[in-house]
Amino acid sequence: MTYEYILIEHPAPGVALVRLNRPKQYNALNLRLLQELAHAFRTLDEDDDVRAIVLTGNDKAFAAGADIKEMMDKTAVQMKNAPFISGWDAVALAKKPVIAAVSGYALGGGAELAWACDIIIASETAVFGQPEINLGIIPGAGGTQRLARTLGKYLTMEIVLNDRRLTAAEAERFGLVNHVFPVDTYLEEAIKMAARLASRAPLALRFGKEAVLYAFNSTLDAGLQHERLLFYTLFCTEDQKEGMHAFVEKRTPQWKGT
Ligand code: DAK
Repeated sequence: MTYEYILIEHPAPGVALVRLNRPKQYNALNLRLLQELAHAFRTLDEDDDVRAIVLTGNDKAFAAGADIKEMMDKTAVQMKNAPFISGWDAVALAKKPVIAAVSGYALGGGAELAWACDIIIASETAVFGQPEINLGIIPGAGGTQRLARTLGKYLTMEIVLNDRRLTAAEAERFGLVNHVFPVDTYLEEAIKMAARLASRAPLALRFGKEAVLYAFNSTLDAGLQHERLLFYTLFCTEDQKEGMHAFVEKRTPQWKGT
């Protein structure tokens, strides 16, 4: 697939950088862009040379939401049948760690792309919001569910029902953002963090991510069982032996992902 609205770079060993690239429309997510995003994420997730992914926009906008002009006259059936949701799903379903590097507007479906990632690095200018209520709709790509699980009921209600926007500093204070950096360095910091992730044991990374995400879909008992199973399974891997022997031998482990 050739990409018109996204760019892929490899800024560090094991790191893929996916840039949303519709700058004149604040990276509004049209169907073509969402399909490209889905294709890119599925491809990168299967590529053994990629161990961590950074998703970003530009300094002014991560993404201002789904493309309103494209959606406005669609029927419910057209919305359901077109593969819009594949873009958000592919990000959320990636098995490798995904960092959102967010600057400027992250609104509506744009914010939901960030919520689908595993770690969020923001610039000081980032603004997060779910303004769908102004259009007579509600968030449809996970916003109500992921925000409620992170922020709780009351703040989420204000964001979803009354278009409360969060600054980067507020988002960090509420636990929605991992770190905030100046606009000049947020992307570099996100890439640095991704490079650090990419240097780690791939199977442990994958199982660690799976275990944390399981917490959002299960009871504590089921989650604890699942975590334990993944933990024991890692003792079948060469990387577990390598990691523990390297510690005892006081050397740097060489991960194989096996
Ligand atoms: N869609 C289309 N075009 C957009 C856009 C958007 N979301 N956001 C900005 N643009 C375009 C503007 O129309 C304008 O284009 P021209 O008029 O120059 O052709 C250009 O970008 C610059 O925008 P402004 O002139 O408005 O610039 P300002 O600096 O004054 O304002 C803004 C920037 C980002 C605050 C403003 O543009 C804005 O409020 N944008 C809309 C934000 C919004 O309402 N977002 C939510 C969209 S609804 C789904 C699940 C989820 C969704 C869809 C489907 N399924 C399950 C299938 C998600 C829905 C949404 O995200």
